Amino acid sequence: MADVTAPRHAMAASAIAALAPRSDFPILARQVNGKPLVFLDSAASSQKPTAVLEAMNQFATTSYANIHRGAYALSEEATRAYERARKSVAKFINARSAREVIFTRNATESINLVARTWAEANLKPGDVILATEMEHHSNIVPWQLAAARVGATVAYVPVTDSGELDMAAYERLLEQRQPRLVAITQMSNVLGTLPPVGEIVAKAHAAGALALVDGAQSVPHLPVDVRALDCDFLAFSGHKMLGPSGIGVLWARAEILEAMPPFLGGGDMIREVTLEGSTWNDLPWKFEAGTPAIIEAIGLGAAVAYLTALGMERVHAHERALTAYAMERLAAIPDLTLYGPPADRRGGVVSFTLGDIHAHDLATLLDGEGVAVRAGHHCAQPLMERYRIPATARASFYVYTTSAEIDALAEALERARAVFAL
Ligand code: C6P
Repeated sequence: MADVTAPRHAMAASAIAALAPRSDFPILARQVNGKPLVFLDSAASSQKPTAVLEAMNQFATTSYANIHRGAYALSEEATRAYERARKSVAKFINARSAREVIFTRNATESINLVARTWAEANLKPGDVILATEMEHHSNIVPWQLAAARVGATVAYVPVTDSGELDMAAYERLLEQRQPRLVAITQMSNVLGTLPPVGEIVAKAHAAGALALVDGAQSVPHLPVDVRALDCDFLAFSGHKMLGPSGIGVLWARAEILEAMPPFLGGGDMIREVTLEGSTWNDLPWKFEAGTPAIIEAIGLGAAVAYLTALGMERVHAHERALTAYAMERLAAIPDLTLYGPPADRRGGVVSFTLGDIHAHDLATLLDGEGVAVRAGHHCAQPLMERYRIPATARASFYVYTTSAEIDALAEALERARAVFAL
């Protein structure tokens, strides 16, 4: 087991230290199975710094009340804090206005919101939604459901053997199928691929389609600017970006949101209700029915402040260095197969298989050494099918990851080879 505070491998001569102070993440100091925790599963859900936990605790301890309802000081204070968090998120993604930021439960709910409202109101039988083979199920299944409801179809841009989007095929599909919507991830959660989303959006628009970007893996790790991207919808989750679970974001252009019917009905999303019918609240509240995740929104606001202080360019550069190191280190292990593009064209996830060891067995063995990686199909079964593999193991990195942790992974994998007699 590697000492995660000191590099032990020759290739880590210039060790990569954590970008954020590891002491901000007390959980990283714990032991698992009697070994120091090496947490390499941030793509599934990140750890949270004390600044986020304390912001939530402080708010709950001193300022909590339901929002938008009470004409008393505490409720007004809570409302201001909640709306401040929305403004922070809007600034973080360079939205024109906080009116364009809808709080949801997670990226999955954000995409479903678009599929239930925009898609059902705008698509007709025979229309096409274009996704890709590298999408997470959250950016496939809502479209399949919407397509079934309106009589549309879902087509998919293929992925190349090296794990990149086949851009020639994309252009052909745009021309031949004339999709109404292009739904694309900004970063594959399995391959780490960073498709050229700006170009994809521009081509979608030129072909008359709207573009939805799944930012679940990109917003936590790269600078994302919705105006520069020029997309129409962006979905992401708080829990992958140092914030709590239970809060996510749908950003969309105000004029599109204005024209969309509401998603869920209930309190707060209405202007007036009579027994005959109802009218809708202004943006963004039209899409936020019922009491929202108030404390979690405060946590997301604190997470955004923490990431902003670190600087998203630096976050990306840190993960790029770790990914290059991890790919070099893992490629040197006999019988190990890496999936996806080279390190300079991907974000901080590395998927691999080791000989014929099933990924779940491998992850269990690594867990015995304190190393937490995800194993399985990563909610991307069509991608597994594309590469004809049942599953991969996946290591993913974040602001607190060090190269010594990657050494710990590599050393544990070497021991796994011996255990499985490879
Ligand atoms: N991927 C992973 O381990 P939710 O669950 O709604 O917060 O995020 C869904 C989602 C959507 N798109 C992409 C690209 C994703 O990676 C995810 C979540 C996790 O890869 C959990 S399956």
